[in-house]
Amino acid sequence: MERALRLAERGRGRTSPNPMVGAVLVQEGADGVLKVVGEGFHHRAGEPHAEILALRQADQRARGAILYVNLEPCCHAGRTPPCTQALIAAGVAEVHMAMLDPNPRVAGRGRAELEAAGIRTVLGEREARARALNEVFVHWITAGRPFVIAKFAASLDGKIATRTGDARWITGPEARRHTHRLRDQVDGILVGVNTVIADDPALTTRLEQTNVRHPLRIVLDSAGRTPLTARLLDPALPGRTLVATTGAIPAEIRQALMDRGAQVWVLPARKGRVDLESLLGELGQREITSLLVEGGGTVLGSFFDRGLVNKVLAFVAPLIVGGRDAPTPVQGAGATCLADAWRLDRVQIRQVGEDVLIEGYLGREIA
Ligand code: AOF
Ligand code: ZN
Repeated sequence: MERALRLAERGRGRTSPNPMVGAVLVQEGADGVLKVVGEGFHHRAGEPHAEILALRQADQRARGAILYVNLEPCCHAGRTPPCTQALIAAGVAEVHMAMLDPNPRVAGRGRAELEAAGIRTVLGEREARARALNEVFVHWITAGRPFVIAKFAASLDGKIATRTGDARWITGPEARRHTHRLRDQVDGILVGVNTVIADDPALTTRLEQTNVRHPLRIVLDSAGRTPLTARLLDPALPGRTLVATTGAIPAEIRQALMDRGAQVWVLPARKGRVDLESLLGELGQREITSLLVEGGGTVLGSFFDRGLVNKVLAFVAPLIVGGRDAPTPVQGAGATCLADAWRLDRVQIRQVGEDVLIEGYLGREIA
């Protein structure tokens, strides 16, 4: 199972909207020694599932073999045919799966189908690791909304810019490279229009490797204030840009944004702002399984106030900015008493260059 998990990991950032899956077929040789006869991992949606690649490699040696896979084999025809039927036809004797597939079209039925065909099944080895590996898929397929990662960088005294708005750069180059690696692995990246006006970010993925992914760039802009000259509207940029707005946007601005090549979604408003639940629902339907929210403070404040954050990535830089009026990363209404503050769960702390990265989950399950 360890080997299956490691294989699955090789698909990281490339399988969306599908999960990462690795499969290992093991056969007991005449000498009693267990031997891997086939293995594979899911590369990308539309391509074969991990089990199918392992079966192809094993060929005749799949008969009587034991399969280790980090997710229950599927029993439905999606973009590809069901794995259960292929496993049954190949004569696999036993299937070990780390977790059931939360996809409502599978959800235990894959396992039941294997059992009904006389295949022994074992569920739950390395289950916690398997769930963590596919946290994005599990959330998206069950909640129908993207897994939201709130990311910010602050100075030691909790500021994201000086009182005059100078924000370049709070963190060092290593932390900034980490952000680009993150962008390479998510389906969407979101900022508020104030960030677009103040920083004019391109929001593209800039890494040395060649096959980078550029997530869908989303601007939250309830009134249509995105400057038509903004870098993220440059039609020459790789990837797509979406402006999420409300009925308050003037028709001619909406048209001008579309003429720049942007998609414009007019969404329901909530207190004059884009209703975030509606936005997330629409994004989920369009197979945006993960969303990196990069700020600024107003936007992060709204996501936290609405309880829509799944995971937090906070960089803390060894820098004192000072100033009562210097902005902080999470604004909005915030908590009244500390008991209501968002406390992270499963916290991990590590050093990235000279900065510290604190990661954690928001305990309350918001699915
Ligand atoms: C598996 N093995 O390697 C993966 C599985 O559209 P399809 O045919 O690719 O099916 C996608 C669904 O299949 C996905 O939502 C999830 O339930 C499951 N993914 N299952 O047995 C795999 N990637
Ligand atoms: Zn499958």
